[in-house]
Formats: sequence, C-alpha cells, structure tokens
Amino acid sequence: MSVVDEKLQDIYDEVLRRNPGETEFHQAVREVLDSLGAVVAKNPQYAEAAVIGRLCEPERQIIFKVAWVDDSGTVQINRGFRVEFNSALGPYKGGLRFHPSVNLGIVKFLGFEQIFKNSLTGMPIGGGKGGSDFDPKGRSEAEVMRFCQAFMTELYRHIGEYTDVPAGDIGVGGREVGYLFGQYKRITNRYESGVLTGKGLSWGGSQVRTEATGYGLVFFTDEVLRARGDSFEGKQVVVSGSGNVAIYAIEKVHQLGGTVVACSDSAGYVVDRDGLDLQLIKEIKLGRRGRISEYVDLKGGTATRYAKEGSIWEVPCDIALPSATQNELNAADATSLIANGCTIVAEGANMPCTPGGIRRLTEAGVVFAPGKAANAGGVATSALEMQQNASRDSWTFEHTEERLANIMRGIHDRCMETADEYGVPGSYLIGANIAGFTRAADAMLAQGII
Ligand code: NDP
Ligand code: 2IT
Repeated sequence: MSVVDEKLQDIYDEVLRRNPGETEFHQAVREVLDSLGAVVAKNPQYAEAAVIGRLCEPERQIIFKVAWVDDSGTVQINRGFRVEFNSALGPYKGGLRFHPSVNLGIVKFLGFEQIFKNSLTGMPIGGGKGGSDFDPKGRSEAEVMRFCQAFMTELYRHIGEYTDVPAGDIGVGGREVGYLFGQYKRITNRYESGVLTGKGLSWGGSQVRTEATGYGLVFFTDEVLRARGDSFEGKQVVVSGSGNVAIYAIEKVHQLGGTVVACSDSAGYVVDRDGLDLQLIKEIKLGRRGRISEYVDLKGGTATRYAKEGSIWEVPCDIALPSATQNELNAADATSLIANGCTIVAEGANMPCTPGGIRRLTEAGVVFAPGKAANAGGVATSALEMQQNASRDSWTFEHTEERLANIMRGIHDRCMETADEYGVPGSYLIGANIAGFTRAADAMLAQGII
C-alpha cells in the first residue's frame, strides 16, 4: 500500500530501506505519514528543510550488554536499549520497557510515537524510549535489583536531567525506578532528582504519577463523551491489561459512574458482569504480582468467568480501552466491538490497534482516540514531576490531578481544532498527528539543520 503523498512515499520507502525488519517502527511511521499529506501541501518549508525525513531518523541509538548473575549463580546476558529520538522540544523523555519481546524496532516505534505525544502535551519534553529484553516474570526481588543495577551501570552515562529522562513502561514501575535511581546516585554521587520520573513520593516523586496514564485516559475519554453531550454514567467498559495503565483506568471509570466488566493479562481475560472488584485486582496484581485468572476463584459467585481462548473484545461494551500492548486489537476484534454496539475506542497502550482495526472502527463511525493523545497523561505528569524537582517543590494530590485533567482537556481540544483546521472534523487520529507534528517540526525549523 502506498502513502497518499508522493514526497511522503519517498520518505516512507527510505525508512523501510534503512530499518529492515522493524515492522512496528514501520507501522508507527506509516500512521503518522498518512496524516501529514495536507500539512506538507500547505507548508512547503517542511519539505525544503527535510523535517519529516529528519524526524524519522533517531538522533542517537544506544545498544548495550547487560550482564548479571541470577540467584542460582548463573550469568545472564540481556540487551539494553535507549533510543534518543528527538530533542527539539526538550530533553529526550520516555519510558523504559522490560519485556522479552523488546528489540530495537519496538523501542524505535515507541520512541517515534513519544515525539508526537510529548509535543501534543504542550510541555518542554523531547522524545525517547528504552528498555531491555529482560523478563521480570518469575524473578526474585534480588534478581530484579541486580538487573536494574547492571542496566543503569551502562545507561547512566547517557542520561541526565537536561539530556534524557527515562521513566517506566511495561515491566518497569516504582520498584524498578527505585533501583535504577539508587544506582544512578551511587555512580554519579549526585542527588539528581530530575533524571528519572515515576519516583517514590518521599524521594522526589510526584503525586498522581502512578495513576496518571489510566486517569488521563479516562479524562480524555470523558472529554470525548462530553463533546457528544454524554458521560460515563451507566456505561459498560472493557479495559484490556491489568497493569499500571489498566488498573488506574478502571479506578477512574468507576469514580465517574461507569462499570468495567472485563480486564486481562497475557494469559487470558476475566469478565465480571457485576463490575470488576478493583480492590481484589490490586491485591492480585500489585500486591502479589499474580495472574488475573486468580480473580474468579477469589471473587466467587456466578457473574464471573475466566477465558484463556478468544478475545476480550468479544465482551459487549459501550467503550473499549485497550491498555495492554501493541497490536492487541485487530480488524476481527473491531468487528466484534462494532457488532456489540461499542461507540468509543480510546488507546491506553501505545499502538494497541492495528491499522486494519483502526480502519474498520472509523469506517463504522466508532470514535477512535489514538494513544498519542489519550495516554499522554502519564508522560505529562512526568513533566510535572520534573517541574517539581527543578523547583524542589511537591504539590498536593488534588492540585496535581487538576493539572492532569486540564492537560487532557487541552490535548482533546487541540486535536479537535487541528482536525477542523485541516478539513477532517472529528478525527482525533489526524488531529493528534498533525498537532503533535507541527509543534516539533516548527522547533526543528527554528533550530536549523542538525
Ligand atoms: P504493565 O507492565 O504495568 O502492565 C502491562 C499489562 O499488559 C499486563 O497486564 C500484561 O500482562 C499485559 N501485556 C503485556 N505484554 C503483553 C502481551 N505481549 N500480550 C498480552 N498482554 C500483554 O505496563 P503498563 O500498564 O505501564 O503499560 C501498558 C501499555 O500502556 C503499554 O503499551 C505501555 O507502553 C503503555 N503506556 C504506559 C504508560 C505508563 O505510564 N506506564 C504511559 C503511556 C502508555 P502480563 O502481566 O501477563 O504480561
Ligand atoms: O509511553 C509513555 O508515554 C510512557 N511510558 C511514559 C513515559 C514517561 O516518561 O513518563
């Protein structure tokens, strides 16, 4: 398939040529280029300065060995990554993912998306991402600590509060950020709070950062509903995943009067027609790092069931919030959602919907909110954490949550206004891509050919 604009097609062909086999990265680039036809037509200066081609090439890609010793005394070798994609708007900013599927193409897709997402927040943060193919599942606390220390022993030389500021993503939460920060401090002998975000509250972390991605996703979706004269009240919602994003999305949906009836992990999904018991999910997933299948036995009753086969998207709902991982909702899943009357799909994860899934949803008139906009609350609150670190201040939960809600409203409105301006009213996808692109692109133009 070809990209609409000829110049953009050339850029895409070059991305394919230079990055063979990196399918997720190709997919992420393709989605953005598909949105930019009208922008390049209206603004020839972007093509003249090769802004789009330059945006597709990371400023720096770091790959390193992480050797460590497991509890049995065996040497383990993992691979670490940090892709510093674009610093036009601020220090590179984006999470670290620890998952066996991590490779350079995955980190590049995530880093590329992060440029536009971070730009869309309106905050002074560039785009980056990193991680490792380390699998934290089944590892002891001591092993996770040793791995994090080994990982930081190389990463520390590349990061800094004015250079590159990592945070969490899949497999990296408060525990890992703690071990990473401790090792950074030990190596550098600097209490440089602003070098990492997602820290604990007593040592430089921000209120609401833990909840921010899930809460922000629901605030964004609430804006979508509000724009249609509707609300979460009485809505049935399905949220995939049961990690950081999913858990706090469920919490906020319940606070706003909706009912989440299903969630999942990589082994299967649970349905609870009475509405999920979030306290129980927190005990299983946050307390014991257990499996979501345990929910059914612990909850009891006849309203719950666990499924290993099939797709969570077969569960009827009004609103779907895919919040696990990339490409978890395809065209067949979209068909099930449409058949069951779903009207809004908002991405909590990064790129959870396949291009075929998005096409089917939008053709059927389902409102589609892309991750770059809908899940930007996490990184936006990271930027608030950096702001508090820089001023050695800490804000209250209420103040920080209000800032987050305002940021999500701002992103929503920016997407809609941009979609209107470019003649695609109602398209959050194109609005997000164009608005995210133009802020970063204008900064690149101003800063010259670098
Ligand atoms: P967590 O590690 O806390 O949770 C991930 C959840 O997704 C788990 O339930 C996990 O199940 C499931 N999952 C992970 N990989 C797969 C897979 N290959 N197939 C099926 N299920 C899978 O991560 P987060 O909640 O932080 O991240 C979820 C998504 O949100 C990711 O796409 C991430 O990039 C994105 N995101 C995260 C932000 C943040 O602040 N944390 C900010 C913005 C986006 P299991 O336990 O079985 O592996
Ligand atoms: O995908 C994301 O936006 C994140 N994982 C959060 C990044 C951050 O720096 O808070």
